[in-house]
Amino acid sequence: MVDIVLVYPPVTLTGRYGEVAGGSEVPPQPLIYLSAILKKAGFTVEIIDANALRWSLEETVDSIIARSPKVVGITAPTMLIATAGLISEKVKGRNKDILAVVGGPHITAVPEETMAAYPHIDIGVIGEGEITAVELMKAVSGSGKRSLDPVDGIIYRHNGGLKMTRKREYIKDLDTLPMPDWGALPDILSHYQQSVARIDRLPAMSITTSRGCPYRCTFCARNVFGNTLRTHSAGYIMKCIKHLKEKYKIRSLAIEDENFVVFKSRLAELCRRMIDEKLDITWSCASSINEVNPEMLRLMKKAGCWQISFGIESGSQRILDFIKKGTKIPTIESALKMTRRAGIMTKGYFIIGHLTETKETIRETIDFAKRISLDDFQMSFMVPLPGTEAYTMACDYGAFNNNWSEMNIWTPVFIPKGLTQHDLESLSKQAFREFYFRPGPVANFLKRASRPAYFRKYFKDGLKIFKFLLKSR
Ligand code: B12
Repeated sequence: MVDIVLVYPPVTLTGRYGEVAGGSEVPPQPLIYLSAILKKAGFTVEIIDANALRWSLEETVDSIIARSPKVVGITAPTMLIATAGLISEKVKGRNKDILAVVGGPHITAVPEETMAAYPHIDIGVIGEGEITAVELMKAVSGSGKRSLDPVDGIIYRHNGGLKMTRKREYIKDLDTLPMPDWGALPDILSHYQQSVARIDRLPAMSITTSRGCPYRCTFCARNVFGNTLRTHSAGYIMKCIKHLKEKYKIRSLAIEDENFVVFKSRLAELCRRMIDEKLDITWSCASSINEVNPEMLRLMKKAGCWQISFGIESGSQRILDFIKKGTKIPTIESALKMTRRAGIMTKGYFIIGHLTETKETIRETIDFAKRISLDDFQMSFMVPLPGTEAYTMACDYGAFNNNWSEMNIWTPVFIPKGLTQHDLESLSKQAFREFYFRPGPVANFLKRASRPAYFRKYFKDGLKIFKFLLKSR
């Protein structure tokens, strides 16, 4: 019997990554943070990462019931909210005393709609969840039911209706959070090896080091952390990396922050400490185009940075302005050039099917992606996610299939006026082909794949991408 079981729902790889799924898993960041703080507060916690364990829904529910927890806590982005609702239903069908709690970006964006759509979810956690989870467990544990009203940041069922408590304040100093509980996950080295597109050396691991982003792109669902910027200190991050190095012998890191480079002073300090302490870890991160400069890039390279991913989104200035990307085409070109000049590889994330997108702007985007200094390319479909500006505007700009379960960025749920689903699917595949079937990207791939230790993984993941590109549709 444990107090709370934290669950990452089962999801197929194609459900998550579409046909280019390279078979990679990332430790569920929310659950390892929650597990750490709940254990520190004295609760017994177990994590079931049904995705990494490749469990079915039935196996997941059986495993929850076997632990007969007080609470089952499920994390869900929009594409998995239906599965979270189903898990709640099946668990409560077998033991009605278990409280079903759901948290994450989806219920944070649309709490009332979600509680209405999934009647077996008892409590929704809105926004940042660590403090809320501890207060909630205290309120529902022990003898005698205590009111949930004092627990900020939740929505719960009350007298046949719904009650929302006060907004949960953000944690001011992230270093007050105990180190994420990687130890609560299934064997890290066998369940969480990332795709070759994201790591440089094996074994590898993912971490997040900050919360919030200053930008206001209209398609971005930043409902949980918003535009409030907070970071772990360089000291806290070094402690985490050393722990991962010692315990799991990791040699490469994928830093998953939305915008790692925006926190300049912390980044500089972290890089210097990595260099001075000869950490010998290579790492990749993501940045906004406007945030890089030659001096910082040189320091990042020296500290082990091998790749920076940029949210470029489109090659059309009109589209960039429409989605409030806050950057200019020439700035993109120079940021990528300076990144490469520093010896760091560049990856560009593009979106096809923006509101007001046309065949001409898609062509502009493909030509732009081939013209700029890019080593790696990813293009996904525009998904008007709940809680975004795009979600409220989508129906005025095209056909919007507002099906939450299909919102996995690999399915065109939104078709701009003047385009068809076939246009989007065939042009996105053409974009991948035109980008990758060139000497540069092919040489890049072969160079990285030629390292004996990684050949098998490159071959396996590469083959999958190659087949996807060759298939006509
Ligand atoms: C890192 C990251 C990833 C990583 C790892 C995700 C992971 N599971 O750990 C990878 C690359 C795998 C990934 C994949 C995808 N991602 Co992503 N990802 C992010 C990113 C940049 C940071 C998320 C993060 O780790 N934050 C740190 C943790 C601690 O915060 P958290 O997850 O929000 O959890 C906190 C609260 O939400 C809450 N909470 C969350 N779950 C629970 C559960 C309980 C019981 C409780 C009490 C509380 C609680 O408490 C936590 C601690 O405060 C966010 C951007 C953002 N602004 O959040 C996008 C984001 C979450 N991703 C998004 C999407 C769409 C996806 C994909 C679906 C894309 C796709 N391929 O189709 C996939 C699959 C989704 C998935 N989660 O598996 C969207 C989700 C929007 C939505 N409404 O669904 C976001 C918000 C990006 C965006 N700006 O639009 N992602």
